[in-house]
Amino acid sequence: MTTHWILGPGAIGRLLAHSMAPFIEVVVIGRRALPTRQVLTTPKGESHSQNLNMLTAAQLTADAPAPPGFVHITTKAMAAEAALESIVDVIPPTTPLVLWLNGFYAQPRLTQLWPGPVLCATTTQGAYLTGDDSVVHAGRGPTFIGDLGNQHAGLAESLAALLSEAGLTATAVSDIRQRLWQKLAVNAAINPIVALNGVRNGKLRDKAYAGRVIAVVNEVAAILQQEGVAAPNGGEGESAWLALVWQVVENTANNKASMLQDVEAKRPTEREAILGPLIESAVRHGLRCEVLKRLDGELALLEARF
Ligand code: KPL
Repeated sequence: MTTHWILGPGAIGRLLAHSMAPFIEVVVIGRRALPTRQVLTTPKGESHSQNLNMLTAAQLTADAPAPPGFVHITTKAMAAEAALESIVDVIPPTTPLVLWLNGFYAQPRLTQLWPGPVLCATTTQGAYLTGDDSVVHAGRGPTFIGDLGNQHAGLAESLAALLSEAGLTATAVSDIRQRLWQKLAVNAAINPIVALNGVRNGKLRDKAYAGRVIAVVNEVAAILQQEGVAAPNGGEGESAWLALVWQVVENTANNKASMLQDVEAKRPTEREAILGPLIESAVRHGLRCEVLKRLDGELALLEARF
């Protein structure tokens, strides 16, 4: 049976592990030891517990394991390469990687560097950790899988089928670059504002925050147009981007966004991976990005106090 390794036992990593474990063999790899008995709270509030194969990278490499069929990288964007480095000696260089990373920095780099297939996945599933042994699946959203060179459609399709069977609806796509930028737009409009204000996603609909969300989307829509990224769902301009952002806010209203989880845990945030490519692109194209820069600055100040 194909084994799937999940590198990074964060919220998405554990959601994947809980969902796939009933169907295939799963190994979850982290930097520190975590309990084997793990609990998932579903969007309906039901608790399910199961034993997961939770290992540290050191334990795994000492075990000389059978090579995995897939390695899913579910770390923070800036930690992906170091995490891969920690297991690189025990996986064949032909192993397919699946990058579940925010932003658009690590994906092109790893696609170029890794000799085997590199799939990218983007999801708006909402999940957050509540402890070393518990994760809350707070809201559902679609997952898209593809590769930047469009050479591994068969792999993307088989993975999408497995994830869908596991209850995480996924689709193989041939435009993953567009989808990654679309996710970046959603993350830029949601994550910094909820992280700076310590609120769940649904709060963004309040008057106090909605204006700032709209201001971010206005800048992001112009940037993405220059990047050749189509507005979502066949729509046009800012209104299509705004509709997507409000849809995700609605679907994940009860979620604590990943950046808020980082701020609460006093960990570095993914501000560079998420806001960096947008700000860089705006500068390249001579577009306004004051709102994005201000958010980046406020996050940098907040992180400096950790
Ligand atoms: O991707 C997310 C995140 O938290 O990083 C969203 C979709 C905003 C859900 O919270």
